Amino acid sequence: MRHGLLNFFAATLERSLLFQIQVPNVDIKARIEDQLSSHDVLLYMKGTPDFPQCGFSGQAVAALNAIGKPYAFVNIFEDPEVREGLKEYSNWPTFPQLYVKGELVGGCDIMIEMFHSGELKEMLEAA
Ligand SMILES: N[C@@H](CCC(=O)N[C@@H](CS)C(=O)NCC(=O)O)C(=O)O
Repeated sequence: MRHGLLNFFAATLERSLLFQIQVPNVDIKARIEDQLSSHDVLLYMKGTPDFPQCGFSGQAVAALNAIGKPYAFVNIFEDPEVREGLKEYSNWPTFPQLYVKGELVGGCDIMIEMFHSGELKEMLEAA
């Protein structure tokens, strides 16, 4: 009997742990997908375009502003769940991250390279 009760508690504990671990992950993936499907050009960055809080995000913003196509942004400092969730979602460990039509373009280095080659402008204008 005692054994049965222990099993019952163990199973309940296991279910509640699974619940705690899985629900936020499902939720954060859905939230990221919702953000990506709502904005053709979306920059995940540290700080805001007016006040970037990291040099890499500042460079990304400078490239986008020079092109002039409107873009949306998410300040990952305001959303720690997105900060960690996006790394897993995109398999990309750093910020900034630029997405065009839901697809990851890359971080600061790739953006700057594409800016200089004219590819970034072309991609944004087509979006
Ligand atoms: N070479 C990277 C530089 C970006 C980078 O190293 N970002 C770091 C420091 S700002 C980062 O996001 N680390 C993960 C974190 O802070 O969560 C790029 O091209 O974007």
